[in-house]
Amino acid sequence: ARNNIPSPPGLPCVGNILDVQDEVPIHAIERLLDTYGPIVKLRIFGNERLFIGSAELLEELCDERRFWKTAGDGAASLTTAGGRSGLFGAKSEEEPDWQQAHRTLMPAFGPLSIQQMFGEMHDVASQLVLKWARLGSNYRIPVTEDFTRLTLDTIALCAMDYRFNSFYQDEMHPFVQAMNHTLSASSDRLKLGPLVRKMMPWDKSVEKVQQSRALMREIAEQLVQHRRSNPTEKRDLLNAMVKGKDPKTGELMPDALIAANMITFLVAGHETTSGLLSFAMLNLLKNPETYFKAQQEVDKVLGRGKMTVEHMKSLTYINAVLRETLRLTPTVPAFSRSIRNDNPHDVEQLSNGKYALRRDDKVLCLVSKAHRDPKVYGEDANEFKPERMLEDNFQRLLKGAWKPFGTGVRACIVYTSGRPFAWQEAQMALALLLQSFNFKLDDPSYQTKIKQTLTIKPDEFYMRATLRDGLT
Ligand code: MNH
Repeated sequence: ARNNIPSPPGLPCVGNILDVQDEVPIHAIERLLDTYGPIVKLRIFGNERLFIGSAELLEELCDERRFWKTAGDGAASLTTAGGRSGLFGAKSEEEPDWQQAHRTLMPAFGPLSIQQMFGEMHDVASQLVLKWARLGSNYRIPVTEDFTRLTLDTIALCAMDYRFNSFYQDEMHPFVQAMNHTLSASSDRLKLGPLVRKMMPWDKSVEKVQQSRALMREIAEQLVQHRRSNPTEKRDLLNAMVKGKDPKTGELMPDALIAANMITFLVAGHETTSGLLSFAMLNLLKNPETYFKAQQEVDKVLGRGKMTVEHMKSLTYINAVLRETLRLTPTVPAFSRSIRNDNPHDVEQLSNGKYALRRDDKVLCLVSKAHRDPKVYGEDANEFKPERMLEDNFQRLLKGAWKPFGTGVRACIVYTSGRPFAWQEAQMALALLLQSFNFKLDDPSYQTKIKQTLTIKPDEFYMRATLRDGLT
């Protein structure tokens, strides 16, 4: 069955490296899946990698009894500090660091704690409204950049009571610059240009990445020490880690483990949500009937009044807009699965024995492709139709057809049943913006262009905002 997995012919030594060359690496893999079917095997510098792109295979690989997450090296080194692993990059759920942080932090991301963060989330989003209002309709809004300021300031305020104040700065905070640097370096791993440059003796990129990582660690460690010497009663994530005891062992988290997870939250917590908001605005602007419906809902639910956390559950169309956006452009477009350590079978069958996986196989699941599976979504799978994500329709979907937050115990900590940090943030921000402004594309003929680092976001996307009547 192993040989049933198609594989494009490659070159000696480097294998299929040429097959994955694209400014947007996931696009290259999506094309291969179009050509070869729902599963392909590639060999890159001697390593074999499998890729899947159908909802059915994705659902099977999400079976937690047989498979689990395999963390890539990029993610792992991005989220370590002092030799400790942050949640996102932990090699496996067997790692004591992952288990301790997971058990200690889950309650802090619970629905009640998140609702208490609404005020701070609203505070930061109001700063964005003020900025766009003051700059006026002549301002060409760099959408992704301004949403990145929003989500970064939000996670830093909610996680550790720290204000980056990014809206008042052209230059991003040094932490952010260091983070962006390490993120783009880790996504260059498959690109030939940067790869070749790295092999040149005068190239300083490896050292620069190490410096950036060191800077991020240093800032995170300082933040932990600052909290230790200036204790507060605030119920933020930093306090949850500084004061929280592991419910199983009663242990406190050591400083290095706290720092590693602080970095994890800042990295995992801002690009993803800012990409979601950017694509959501873009989808609404490109599909005026959906824009109209979304604005109508906001006007009906909020009117001209101030939003509260109670309003969130009534914004059902906005909710569907966000779900449909993450279907078409999942900001984390892929995740990796393999046979569990504690699975006694060295070979696992897929699709009723049509294909077989071996113990050392790593399967990259192209969520972006499974989300457009015509078997699930029909011939209009590529179109933006929020209606298919209204609650009843959403509940009826095949589970493997919508996986933007990963799966199982290693799924996103802000999504696993009722931990809606990112959702609350995005829903509130989108509603507030539609309540405050009328938007239009800066360039009506803008064609969606994607930029991929660890996540995807629209590139060179600009819009204009005019304050709506009755607002000052
Ligand atoms: Mn998040 C894991 C997507 C927002 C913190 N996140 C994941 C995974 C996906 C993901 C996918 C699993 C990756 C994998 O299997 O390899 N996350 C998202 C998306 C958004 C998002 C699409 C927003 C939209 N994530 C956030 C925010 C935070 C966060 C906000 C922090 C405040 N995510 C995490 C952490 C993990 C994670 C922590 C790792 C969980 C674990 O392994 O235990």
